[in-house]
Amino acid sequence: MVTFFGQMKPGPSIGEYLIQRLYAHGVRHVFGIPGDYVLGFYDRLFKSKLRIINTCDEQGAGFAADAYARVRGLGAVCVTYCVGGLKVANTTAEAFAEKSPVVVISGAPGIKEREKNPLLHHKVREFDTQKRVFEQLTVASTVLSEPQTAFQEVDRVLHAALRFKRPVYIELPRDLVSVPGIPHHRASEIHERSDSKSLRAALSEAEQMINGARKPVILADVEVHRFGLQDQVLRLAQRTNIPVAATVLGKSVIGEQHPFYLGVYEGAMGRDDVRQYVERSDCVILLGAFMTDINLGIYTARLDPARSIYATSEKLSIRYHTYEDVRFKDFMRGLLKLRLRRRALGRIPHPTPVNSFAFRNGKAPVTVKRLFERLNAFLSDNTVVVADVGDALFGAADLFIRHRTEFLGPAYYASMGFAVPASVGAQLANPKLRPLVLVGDGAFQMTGMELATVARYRLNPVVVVLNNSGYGTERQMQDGPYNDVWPWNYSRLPEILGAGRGLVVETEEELDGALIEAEHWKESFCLLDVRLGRLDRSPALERLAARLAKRL
Ligand SMILES: Cc1ncc(C[n+]2csc(CCOP(=O)(O)OP(=O)(O)O)c2C)c(N)n1
Ligand SMILES: [Mg+2]
Repeated sequence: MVTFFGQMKPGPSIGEYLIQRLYAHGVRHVFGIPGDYVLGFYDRLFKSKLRIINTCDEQGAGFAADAYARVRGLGAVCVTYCVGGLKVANTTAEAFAEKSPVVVISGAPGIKEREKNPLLHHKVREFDTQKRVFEQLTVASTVLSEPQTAFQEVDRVLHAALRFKRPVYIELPRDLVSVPGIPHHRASEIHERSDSKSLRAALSEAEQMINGARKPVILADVEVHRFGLQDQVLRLAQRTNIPVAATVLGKSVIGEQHPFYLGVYEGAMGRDDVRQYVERSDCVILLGAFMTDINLGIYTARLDPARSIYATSEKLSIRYHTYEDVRFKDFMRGLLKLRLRRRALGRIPHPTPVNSFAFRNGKAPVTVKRLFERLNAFLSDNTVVVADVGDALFGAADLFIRHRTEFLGPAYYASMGFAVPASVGAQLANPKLRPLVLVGDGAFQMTGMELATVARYRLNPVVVVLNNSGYGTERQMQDGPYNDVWPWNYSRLPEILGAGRGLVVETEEELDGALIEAEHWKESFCLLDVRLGRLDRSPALERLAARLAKRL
C-alpha cells in the first residue's frame, strides 16, 4: 500500500490478519488463558477490537467458545502450546462431533528457536505432536509458519469452519505473530455451488415423494440451526401444513409453542405420541439430522430409509438414491420453490405446556419431575437453557422452549462439565439472553469454578445444581461407591467468589421461592442447590436407563 507521501505502509502482520478475519466473521470475544508461547498474540488481541475472556481453566474456555459458536455462528479459543492446547482437545472433540464452528488458536515455539533448541518447554514428543492431535479433531488445520502463505491459510481454514460448521486449528509460532504477510492480500470469498443437474433431480424426486405421501412429517435437527435455516423450515411447514418434530440435539430449532410442532422425537425414549406419528409416516423429511443413538433414543428409533428424505450438509439421499454435490442450503431453498400441495392440517400431537405450577404440598421434598415442571414456568422469552450431561439433559428434553436456539446441550458427544462455562459463552454471544444452567452435582464439580468467570465479566446465569449426591445416571445402570462425590456446600460458593447468591432448596415451597428470587435478582449469578433423592430421576431417564441396562 503506497501512502500519500509515497512510503510503503506495511500490510497487517500475521497476528493482525487473523484478528481482522475473526472480527469480519462476527467474533467479538476470544476465550482462553495465555502462556509465554502466545503472549505476543495476546498483546495484539488486547489492543484489538476483540475482547479477551479469561477463564479459570482452558477446558472452560473451550466449552465457552463452543456455546458462543452455537449462538453466534463462530467462536474462538486461544491457548498456549500443549499444556493449554491439549486441555481443549476434549472440548474441540465435542464441537467436532456436534458441529460447532470453533477456531482453536494455539501459540507455539518460534520456528527459529526450534532449530537451536530441540527441548523447549511444553513440548510433548515432536514439535508437531499437538498439531497432529488436532488434525483428528478438526475439519481443517494449519501452522502459520510461512509469511508467504499465512493469509491464504487463515482464509482456507476459516472457510472450512463456516462451510462444515466444525472446529479448525490454527497454530501460531511466536516468532511469526508480528511478521507481515504478503501485501495487498484480499480475503477470498469462496462460494461453492451445487451441481445443478443433481439438485434438480433430487428436488423432482422430493416433490413427487412429498406430494404422493399421505402423512409426511419433518424431523428437524441441529444443522437447521447451524446453517440458519429455521425460517425456511418454518415456511415449508406453513406452506404445506406438514408438522415438524425435533431431535434432542436439534431441540428448539422451532419454537415449541408453534401449532405445527409435535415435540421431541427420541425413539422409544421420547413421548409415545410423537414416536408413533413419526414412525407411521410414509414420508419422513429429515433435515440436517444426525442419526446418533442418543438423538434417536438409543437405536430404538425405527426410521425406514425407503420412506425418508435425508438432507444434511454432508449427504443427500431420497429413498435409496444418493445425490452428490448438493448443498444443504440449496436443497432447502429448492424445497420452498416446489409445487408442494397444501394439505389439511389433521390432528397432530402437541407437547403439553406446563404453565402454572401450584404445589399440592409446599413441604413435600422436591423431585426431579416436579423440579422440571416448575422450571418450565420459569422460562421466558429471553432464557437460554444450557443443560449439562446427566439428568439435567434428559429432564430438559421435556421442557417447553418458547423460541428457537434457546436450548444448548451436548446431546451427542456428552462431555460432562459443559454447562457452566457454556453459559459464559452463550451470554456473551447474546447479552439479551439470561442462561438457565441445569447441571448435575458431578458435572458441577468438574467446571463449576467457572462461576468465577461469570462473576468477573458480570454475567448473571441462574444455575440449578441437581444435587443427587453423585453420578445419578451411572447409578441407574450399575451402582457402587465410584458413583459418589464429595458433598460440597454449593450454595456457599458466593462467599468464596465474592459474588452471586446461593440458595438451598429441599421442598417445593423453597423451590418456588428460590426461583422467584432468582427471577428478580439479576446482579450476578444465582445458584440453587436442589437436594434430590439419590435414585430419583426424570421420566426420560427412566426410559433411557431401562434401555441402556439391557444393552450392557
Ligand atoms: C467428562 C465425562 N466423564 C464421564 C462421563 C460419564 N458419565 C455420564 S453421566 C455421568 C454422571 C453425571 O453425574 P451428575 O453430573 O451428577 O449428573 P446426574 O447423572 O447425577 O444427573 C458420568 C460420570 C461423561 N459423560 N463425561
Ligand atoms: Mg448427580
